[in-house]
Amino acid sequence: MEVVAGPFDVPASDMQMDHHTHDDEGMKSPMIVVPWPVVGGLGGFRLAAYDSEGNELPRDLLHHVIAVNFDRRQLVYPIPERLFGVGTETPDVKLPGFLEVPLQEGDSLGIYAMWNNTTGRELSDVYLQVVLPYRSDGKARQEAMPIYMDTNNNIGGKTSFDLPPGRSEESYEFELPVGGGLLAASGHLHDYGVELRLEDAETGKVITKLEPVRDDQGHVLAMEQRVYRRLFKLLDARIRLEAGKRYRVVGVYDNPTSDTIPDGGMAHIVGLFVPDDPKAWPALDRSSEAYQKDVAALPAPIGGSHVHH
Ligand SMILES: [Cu+2]
Repeated sequence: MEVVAGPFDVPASDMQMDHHTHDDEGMKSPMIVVPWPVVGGLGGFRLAAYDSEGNELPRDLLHHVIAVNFDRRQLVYPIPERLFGVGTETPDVKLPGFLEVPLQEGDSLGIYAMWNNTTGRELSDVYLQVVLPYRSDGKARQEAMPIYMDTNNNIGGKTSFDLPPGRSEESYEFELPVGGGLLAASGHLHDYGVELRLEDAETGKVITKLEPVRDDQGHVLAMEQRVYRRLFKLLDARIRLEAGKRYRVVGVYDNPTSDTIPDGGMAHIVGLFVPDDPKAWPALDRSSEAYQKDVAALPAPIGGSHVHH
């Protein structure tokens, strides 16, 4: 499936976007709402921005592109799934052929971009292209769901936090309602990010750790991506996560300046999770306060009325 949306006028960002808070409304596109058009799961995603002549614009114009699945709950939080959330540091993703993210025909997806226009002038007539490959051959595949684990997930509010000078940590503890295996993980950190960790909250044991690629000033250029592979099916290297056990997600920063950077940090791990029992996946409660708050904070939808309020 390909979604092309636009034209959008994209104002110049102020040059302090390093310290963005992700909730500057002027920098967000509206939410493009589309029903999943096929019988078959999702096989990855590819993103690009173009000008009105069809010339591709620099990828870093897209600070974030988020796809919300209004028809499945997140595993950790009682709010709609983020099918993917792609930052400048995230490359396009093509899942291996044996894997898919299951979607049902008609599932309501909402896609929006947050811009980061560092050209110093407003760009007009910008088009956003989102390509979502799907599995249409009817073959049985391993089904994996996105999992999102944030150190500061204020539902409906900002997930950024202040960075004091020196080394600091932000963390959050949670339990999963369904056990399963973590197949792959990556994440998101801002500049001066040092690492992301997933820990057993009872023992403090580090389950997995992800490090950013940084330049010598501490700017985050990319995040490590880990795939916990099966080796010739002899070794199942997936990370087991148990239902009802306490886990902790930790983001570590080292701010080299002598000042606190307001809203300078964000830290979350995203991954692909294979539930032991997909039927036990918790249902989305659209009447819950968390759901209402989350949906109310999303950009206004265009292109349809498939968002369930
Ligand atoms: Cu961020």
